[in-house]
Amino acid sequence: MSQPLAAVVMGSKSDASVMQECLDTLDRLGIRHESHVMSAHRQPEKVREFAQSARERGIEVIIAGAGMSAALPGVLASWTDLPVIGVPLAAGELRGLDALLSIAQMPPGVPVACMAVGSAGARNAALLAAEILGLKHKEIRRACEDYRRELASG
Ligand code: RP5
Repeated sequence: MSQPLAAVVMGSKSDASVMQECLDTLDRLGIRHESHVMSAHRQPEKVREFAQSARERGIEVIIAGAGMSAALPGVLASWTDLPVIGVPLAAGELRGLDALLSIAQMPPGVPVACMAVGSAGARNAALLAAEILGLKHKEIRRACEDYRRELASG
């Protein structure tokens, strides 16, 4: 079995149903991926170890979904220079506005690409990951082109 190219990380099991849209889209595009639940505030050491070993394990892009203060994408980005795509999730009283601002407002120097809140963002994270991977992997670029053609015909 070939190594995964994309890693999908979420801050809690409670994020899984929304992040399924991301996993389904990666499947649809034929992108090998792995997925993990790990919390930036409850398991900071696990997050560091994951991020620091990701590149050497063959991962080329990381997608991270989190709600509330949503530190996970930024913390991952602080430990790796792989591209990190953040998905803000509507987990708390502020319905995702908190996560959206947290992920979008990274200070200069450590970028995180911020998607829309919720399932739209989860799907777009997979599509952006595909476009990044498509720069190197021709079959993924072709899958992106097919996806766009289907969008246009629908
Ligand atoms: C974040 O806090 C998670 O990403 C989740 O969206 C939110 C709530 O987590 P749980 O209390 O449901 O584990 O860390």
